[in-house]
Amino acid sequence: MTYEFIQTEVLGEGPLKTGVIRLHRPKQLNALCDGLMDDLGHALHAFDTDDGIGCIVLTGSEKAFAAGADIAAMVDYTYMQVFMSGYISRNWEAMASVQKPVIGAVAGFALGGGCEVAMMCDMLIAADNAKFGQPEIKIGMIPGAGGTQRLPRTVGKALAMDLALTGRMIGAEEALRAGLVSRVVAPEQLMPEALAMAEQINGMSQSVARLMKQCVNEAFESPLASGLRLERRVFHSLFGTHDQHEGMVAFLEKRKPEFKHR
Ligand code: DAK
Repeated sequence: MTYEFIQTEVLGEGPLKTGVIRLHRPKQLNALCDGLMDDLGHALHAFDTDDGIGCIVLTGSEKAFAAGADIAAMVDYTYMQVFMSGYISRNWEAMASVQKPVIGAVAGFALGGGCEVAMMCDMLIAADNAKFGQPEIKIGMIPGAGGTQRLPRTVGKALAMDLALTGRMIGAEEALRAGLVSRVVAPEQLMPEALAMAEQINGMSQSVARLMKQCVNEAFESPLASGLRLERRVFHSLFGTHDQHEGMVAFLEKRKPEFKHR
């Protein structure tokens, strides 16, 4: 499948591969137009439903992960046009429905909708030139895809307010300290690091990886008591699986487990 605004490839050494999606609208710094979001949604769904794929890596260029939603496309819309058409809502939901782990590999600008798409990934690795921000206030807007909600949940209220109200950007090291990204590497190490992380996860039980992702995401959705109940229920249920028994037996026999993802 070839796309207009993204590039995809399948990489990896093991039985399960990594699906790589690269945002590719270079002249506009990967500004997120409707067509790009359609392409992204399609590719995410294709990799998510492909049994040969373990993890998905989402990345951009060295200069920009994505500089935000396409301002040129939005400039002349009226309230009723965006409201009645559900403007760019439909194709922004795709990331949230992906069951497999999604690793965001961010270099350069991740601003506005670009920062929001990054925050929809399950974890982020940043190149040391990465810049994150929600600069919508500078163009008379607020974030439209979770910036006012995911950012404070991730970095806390003070920094989220600071970024959203001033529109300033933070670099990779500050993003690391704030908990927005989990690793910072040199730009040339960004994809090798993301692919190595994906490869490591691809070697695990994929059913457990999916359940793990659901449980961690539940921490952002529900009160502690119900999150703990879900975790306990999933923990108990895994004793009905092949991979739990195999994983524990392999540990005791000092060998590598052979997971069957069931
Ligand atoms: N949209 C359209 N074009 C953009 C763009 C954007 N967001 N960002 C950059 N470009 C274009 C520039 O216009 C320029 O085009 P030409 O002039 O060459 O034709 C080209 O990319 C290169 O940009 P610059 O010349 O500005 O490059 P610099 O290195 O000087 O500056 C920059 C890079 C990233 C600091 C700067 O381009 C910039 O400030 N860009 C805008 C950042 C921004 O404000 N982003 C937030 C946009 S609002 C929703 C979901 C999400 C959203 C809304 C609704 N729903 C689900 C309902 C999100 C909204 C937003 O993201």
